Amino acid sequence: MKANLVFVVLYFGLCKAGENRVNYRGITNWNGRLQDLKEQRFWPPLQKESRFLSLFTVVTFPNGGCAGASGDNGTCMTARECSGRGGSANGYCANGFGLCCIFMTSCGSTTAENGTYFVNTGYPSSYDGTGSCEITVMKSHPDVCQIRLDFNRFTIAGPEQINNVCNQDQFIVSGGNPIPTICGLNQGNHTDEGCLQYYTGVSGQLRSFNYDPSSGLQLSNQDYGICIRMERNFCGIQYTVCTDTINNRSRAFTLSGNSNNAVNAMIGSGAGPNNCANDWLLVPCATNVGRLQPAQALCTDRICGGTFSADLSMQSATVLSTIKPFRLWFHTDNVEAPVDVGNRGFCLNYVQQPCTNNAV
Ligand SMILES: [Ca+2]
Repeated sequence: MKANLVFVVLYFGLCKAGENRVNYRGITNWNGRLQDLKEQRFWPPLQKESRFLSLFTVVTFPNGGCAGASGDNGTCMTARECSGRGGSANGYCANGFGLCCIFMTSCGSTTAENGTYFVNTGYPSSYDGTGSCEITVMKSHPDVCQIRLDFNRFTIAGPEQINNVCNQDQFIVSGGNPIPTICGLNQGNHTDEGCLQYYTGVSGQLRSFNYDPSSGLQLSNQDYGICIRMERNFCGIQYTVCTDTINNRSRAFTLSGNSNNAVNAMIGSGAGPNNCANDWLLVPCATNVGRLQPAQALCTDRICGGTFSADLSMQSATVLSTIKPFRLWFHTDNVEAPVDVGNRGFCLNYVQQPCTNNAV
């Protein structure tokens, strides 16, 4: 028995700068500036130019993003274009010259529209049954080289609880570079090709797929990059484990070991008991903030265990990396029990560090 609820938005990323424009025939002021229309009609300004007001001119506006009356995101276009492309008009945009066109599709559909919502059969009700629900995404433009999927609502069955493998419900992306199958709770998450998880902003929060401190299990068979865009004038990045308000002892970084007990941080790629040979988060040349010299010259890469630190420690630490671009790599194998039990994956807060900071 599975209760599925999938709600995904697609965004196309252009390789080159480009803008598609549409033409809209209407009545406007002589130079087509949309924002002046009402004033011109009711309060003609006194400039000489207004004498040459023509009755019919062409108004152009870009097919930009817009917020529909329902709160969903859409694309600004003409009524004819919206209905012709299979969308539904949902409020106005471009100062009333355009309609905010929403694209919502379900199982078995094909789309080439930026910002398409993909929902399960019967949405907003959950789907309870056996079957597959598929969408084919076509490039909206030859220059598109990346597709971003945002999981607005995403709750499907989680992994089995012995080896944390997604063997019931699965979310699969095919057709590009290999992307691991995911399952479970992923609301608010997203995927991008190359950097499967991509974050922007000076600070933010990173979570592994299906992370949930109360019940979400770390998924097996994962192998992907997590990128944070380096903001202007920032040269380093610090990571700290998220606050876990559910458990007495934080499970916000539990990658290996039996997380029903306290587990120290493990580091490095060796095969020893305190190394990370199976499941790990790679933080390039990671060091703990505040570590005394001369040890600061040494850094590690893989971090695992049940405590987040760049040293073998039972104490969580703030971990610094200055390798650019800012990219983590998360890897898990296909085995958990009996050594690894109840691991949640990770939730980390990040803060980029300005170049003027001596620490970076
Ligand atoms: Ca494992």
